Amino acid sequence: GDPNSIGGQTNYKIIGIEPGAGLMKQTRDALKKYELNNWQLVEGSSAAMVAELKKAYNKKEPIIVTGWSPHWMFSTYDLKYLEDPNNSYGGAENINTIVRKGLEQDAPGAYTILDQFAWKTSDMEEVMVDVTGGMDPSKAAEKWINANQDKVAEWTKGAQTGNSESIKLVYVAWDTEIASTNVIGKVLEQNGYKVTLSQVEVGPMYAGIANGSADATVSAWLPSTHLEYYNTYKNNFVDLGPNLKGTKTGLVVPKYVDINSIEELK
Ligand code: PBE
Repeated sequence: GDPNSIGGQTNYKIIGIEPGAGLMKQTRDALKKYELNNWQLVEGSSAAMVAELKKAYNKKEPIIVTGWSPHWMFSTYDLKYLEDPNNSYGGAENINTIVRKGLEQDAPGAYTILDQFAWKTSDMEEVMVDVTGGMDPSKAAEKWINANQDKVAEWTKGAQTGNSESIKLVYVAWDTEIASTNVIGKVLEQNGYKVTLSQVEVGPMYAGIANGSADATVSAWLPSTHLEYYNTYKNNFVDLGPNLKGTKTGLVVPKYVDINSIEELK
């Protein structure tokens, strides 16, 4: 290929994240749809992706990563999503709360709080910014809760206080989910539950709720990013609907990279 093309400059590599992430499936589909046969999607982790981005950005080198919003990287760096005319990434979506069958009977107060949990991108970003700055996630969650008692009161409205029942929340180590899980976990704790946060891969997250070994997750990206997991397990969990609206996934580049659409990678 042309060494001066974007492909030549990046060695035809797109920096991905955890192999099981919905975003990776969307990207594999995009490579097919846009016929980007020369390109390689590099598997790794969200942390490694961000490290690569930082390295390239500081040297003003071209780089293409798989990205999503909300994410602190958009406030730290000048970035843009590549246009996606084939709609491989499904447009704006939501993050839903999903709980195991039977939780409503076993821990009605926790169920009510999880059902009423809803916040905005700007709320989540406040927690993410503190965590990225080095604050312990549980401290960042506590700080947000203390500063947002009005919102928390809406989530806990009418909820029975727990009797030290155990609640196991499962999540994946994405920055978004670290923030939300720590916040809702702390709120449940303050309302009488014994909460454990368990970090897993995305497949086991859905499987755990479906088989009842976990109680809830606030990390279900729908309707597109986790469509396959959702369809596989949907008869065996309860979907409590969105806790955050208006997320996005796609291919992301620094603004200094001179392309605007995925089509231009060809
Ligand atoms: N993400 C962040 C996840 C959902 C949350 C976009 C990396 C995924 O791709 O499955």
